[in-house]
Amino acid sequence: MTQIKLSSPFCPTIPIRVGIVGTGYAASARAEALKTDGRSLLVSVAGNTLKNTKEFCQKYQAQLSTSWQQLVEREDLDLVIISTINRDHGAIACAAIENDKHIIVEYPLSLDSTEAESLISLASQKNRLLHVEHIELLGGLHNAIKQSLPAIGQVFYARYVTINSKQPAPQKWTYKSSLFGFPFVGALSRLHRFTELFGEVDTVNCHSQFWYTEADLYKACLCSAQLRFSNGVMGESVYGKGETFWQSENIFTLYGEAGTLIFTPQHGQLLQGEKTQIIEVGARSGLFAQDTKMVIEYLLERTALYVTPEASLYSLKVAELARKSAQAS
Ligand code: NAP
Ligand code: BLA
Repeated sequence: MTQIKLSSPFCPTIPIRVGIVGTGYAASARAEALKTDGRSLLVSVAGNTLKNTKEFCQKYQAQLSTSWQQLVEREDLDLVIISTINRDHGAIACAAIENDKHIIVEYPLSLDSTEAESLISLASQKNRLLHVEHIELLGGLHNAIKQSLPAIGQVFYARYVTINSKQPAPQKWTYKSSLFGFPFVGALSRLHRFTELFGEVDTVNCHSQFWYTEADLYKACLCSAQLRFSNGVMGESVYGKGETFWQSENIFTLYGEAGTLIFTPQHGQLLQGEKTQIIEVGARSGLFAQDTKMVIEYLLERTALYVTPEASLYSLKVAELARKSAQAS
């Protein structure tokens, strides 16, 4: 493909040349999005197992990089998308920025908030984009909650429960503490939804339980965190997954002085006295495509993004406090 020179020093050529680290669900959604947008070109991919990486490269006509270290050093890339296991996000992000790449990283930016903070400074020093994806903010549930919130007046209590029953539990990275991180860190969107809605957190309490089958591999986990926000709201988040659960649950309930909102991924209800009003909830698909498009437009035209790395870092700090609280109890 021929490259067109642009006047922008931030991203000087079009199409934007992209490398992806990872070959799973998120990486595939990214590759699909890049393929359908003429302003971007997937050049190279680094994966984990050779078989999956070869298949991925063949499917998307990308060059195989034998490691993420090799990928980030390539001179023919403008943007690196980090869509692999959480443990490696920080190290890959650091190496990519050091090599003058813009980056998209799937949440969490790092398993360690101190490292996350220094990556944000590094990107700013280097004048590179560091975008931490938070697709939950683009989804139907979050947007329906935001739109309906004024209807219930002063919110005083919000509870979000996601329990994912898995029979049997998969023996994959999402059930390994060293690769996924503490559950509220790996599944950062749960707490990020709260900090996006209610702002600053004053106190965090958390309990957790893991059903280990071997060192570093569990068949189920359960975490429950209570948050007190500076604006007075009490928040509670419950995250569970695996074999010890016999039913899945996904419910976000918000209690306000003028009404209650109850959301499932399918629809919401506004309860006020005798009245119940049904609220539509939009799709949970197409979000990686939307995120990718917004980044392409940001790089080319500096249009606004929907989330800042600082906001992601803040929720990461809250998740870390949850981990410390759980470990102390
Ligand atoms: P996935 O489908 O399980 O893919 C995981 C990727 O990591 C694969 O390329 C896999 O390669 C590789 N991998 C697995 N074990 C590894 C190991 N021990 N060392 C190095 N690489 C390993 O996961 P995913 O859902 O795409 O998630 C990727 C990232 O996106 C995560 O950070 C996740 O938090 C984030 N995210 C995902 C979603 C979503 O909807 N899925 C939403 C928001 C954020 P092999 O298959 O070759 O082992
Ligand atoms: C989040 N989904 C995630 C994450 C992982 C998965 C690892 C990040 C960690 C977390 O927040 O829990 C993995 N999700 C899966 C897998 C399936 C799944 C393996 O649904 C198997 C079906 N993600 C998908 C699919 C959709 C999806 C098919 O893989 C929906 C069409 C959406 N996953 C989705 C969204 C999030 C997410 C929107 C953000 C979390 C949130 O909404 O809070």
